[in-house]
Amino acid sequence: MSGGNFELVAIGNPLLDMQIRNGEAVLEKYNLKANDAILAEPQHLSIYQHIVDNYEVTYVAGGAAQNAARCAQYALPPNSTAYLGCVGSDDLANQLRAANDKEGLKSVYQVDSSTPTGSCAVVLTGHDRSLCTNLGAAEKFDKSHLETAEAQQVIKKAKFFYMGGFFLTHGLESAKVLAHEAKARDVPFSMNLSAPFIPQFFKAQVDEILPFSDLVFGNESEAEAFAESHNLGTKDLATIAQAIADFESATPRAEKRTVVITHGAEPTIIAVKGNKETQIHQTVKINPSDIVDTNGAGDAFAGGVMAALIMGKALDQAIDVGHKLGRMCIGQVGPILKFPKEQV
Ligand code: 26A
Repeated sequence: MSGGNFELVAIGNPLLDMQIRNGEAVLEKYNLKANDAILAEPQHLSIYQHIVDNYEVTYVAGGAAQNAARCAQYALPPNSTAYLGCVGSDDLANQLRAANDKEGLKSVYQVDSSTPTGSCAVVLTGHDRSLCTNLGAAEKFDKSHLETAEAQQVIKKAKFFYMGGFFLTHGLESAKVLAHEAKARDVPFSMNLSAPFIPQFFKAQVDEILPFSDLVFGNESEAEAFAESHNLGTKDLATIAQAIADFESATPRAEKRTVVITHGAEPTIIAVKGNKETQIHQTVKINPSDIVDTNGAGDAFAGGVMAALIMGKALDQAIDVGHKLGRMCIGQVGPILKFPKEQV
């Protein structure tokens, strides 16, 4: 398999990121943690206007799964990726389309013209990023969109599916359609835990989709949140990664599940269902002066791993590609990669 035929189909929440630097006062005002991702609650809804009025805002295409798909496309031949999600009928949506077009990611958007496109306040403080999201049209995604000719065209051909865990706040039924399609055709379905609040507050949804998942991405805080909500009684990342790999429901599905847990500059942990021992994969240390911002680094990692797997590389090599793209993303403003393109 080498790419060029919409091998990767991703689904998630298309968001426009509104990024600011030196946001300490904003964290305090809205009671946000320095490194977290949350859904905006009523008390957060003024944050978007607040940062527009008081900070220099950089607008950049976001949405975790959309970032991962764009980054996968970066490493793949043209026309290898497509993305499903719901946007409004506004300028924000056009900006997202333009960013996807620039990278060659096919936007297969549902459009809800009565709701604005979702946005995410990205509050940077040092090397941390805090994400506060108003889903807007993203949560209006309806399963019926998967039946449209445009969606069917890519879904029926896909060789690899990817769901952002964030999508589980509202989209389990649509995700299951893709998971069933993957199982019916024996192609991988992959997911990302996305943020601690997903395994914490959307445990039932995670537990329903995990059995379908052949490849699961997460980071250390998401793994810890999974351990807590599943009463694993441990904070040891290798033990948690193995438990996610071995997770079974009444109807076991993915015969082989690989779990990849990143841990910032620490080695990445890999667990495979049924194996007794986890493996680690060293990262290349990044010089702190080369860090621009960490928004999207985990998405770029996941995109790189999937692109390499689609190109037929072994998991070990794929993780190297993931680390490389994660590093490249950290050197850019926002969840994007170097332009003009570098050979990956
Ligand atoms: C449901 N929530 C909270 C979200 C997100 C999200 N993407 C989908 N759903 N909250 C933040 N993001 C995106 O995560 C990227 C960094 O990994 C941001 O848009 C940001 O680009």
